[in-house]
Amino acid sequence: MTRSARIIGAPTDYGANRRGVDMGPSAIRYAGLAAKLESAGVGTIDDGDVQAPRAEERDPDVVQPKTGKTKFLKEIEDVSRQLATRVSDALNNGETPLVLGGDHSVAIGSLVGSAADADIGTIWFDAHADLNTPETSPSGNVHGMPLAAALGIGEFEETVWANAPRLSEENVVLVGLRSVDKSENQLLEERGFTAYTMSDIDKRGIAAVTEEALEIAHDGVDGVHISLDLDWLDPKEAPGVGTPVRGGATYREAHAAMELVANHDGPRSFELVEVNPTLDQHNETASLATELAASAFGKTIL
Ligand code: HAR
Ligand code: MN
Ligand code: MN
Ligand code: MN
Repeated sequence: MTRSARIIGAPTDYGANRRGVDMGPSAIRYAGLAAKLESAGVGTIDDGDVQAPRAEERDPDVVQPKTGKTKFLKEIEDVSRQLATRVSDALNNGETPLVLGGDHSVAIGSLVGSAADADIGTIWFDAHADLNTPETSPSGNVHGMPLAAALGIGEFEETVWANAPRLSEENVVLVGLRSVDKSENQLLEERGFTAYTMSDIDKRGIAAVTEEALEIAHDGVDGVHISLDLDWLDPKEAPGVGTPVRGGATYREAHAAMELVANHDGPRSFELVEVNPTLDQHNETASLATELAASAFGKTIL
């Protein structure tokens, strides 16, 4: 049976300091996402974008009891609910949701939707761990919190809309870490996640690390959500991101990882986040994002 991708845009920058990631969905579509998937034998349906009012029209500092420093939490809740519904509808239709961010806070909606009717794991390809909570966040930016939110860590335990009911931490694998806050590091040590740093990739190679990550994420679950933060890649390959960190994955490593994802059942759901066209050069980061999606959905050369 041929795979069908449902493209869902989430044009938000509520979760990030730097304006511009809200243009990610347009830039990724313009870079030829649908055509690249079609040429890889993947059917596409474009579901348009969820509704996300411009940040300027909103008050970022809504103070909510117990939520500490958290910007635009109400807006992020609204987007997450819309996105979760679209993602689970696509799955119920037999399609693979392909979410276009937007900042990484959109992953809350993707994970909640993907875990609505199934046990899932996730692989988080990212320079960052995204495990902050409102209490521990140094910035108040929710794009540094989506994994903690979906797992119901800290104050997120009571945040019903953010909890992905059937995502267990034993099936959460982070790949490519190189910028981790102290409190996140503590969680990584205490909890059941598996984390691979860039240094693990240096030592063991991308194929061994990704294969192990896939085994762990898939163990005992129905499918795996792949979250691809473009800042996982080295800024030389992917300059159009808001929080670049040197020493990331190369072009070839990223493709190799996505090809292994395709070969291991493919993604249950997939997302491309943190593309910032205002910081990009000739849309190359968006273009790279489309190529990586095609690889993850099974594109082969021969
Ligand atoms: N850990 C920092 C924070 O919480 C930085 C998060 C950086 N952003 C991302 N996430 N792009 O992957 O603010
Ligand atoms: Mn991230
Ligand atoms: Mn990141
Ligand atoms: Mn397996």
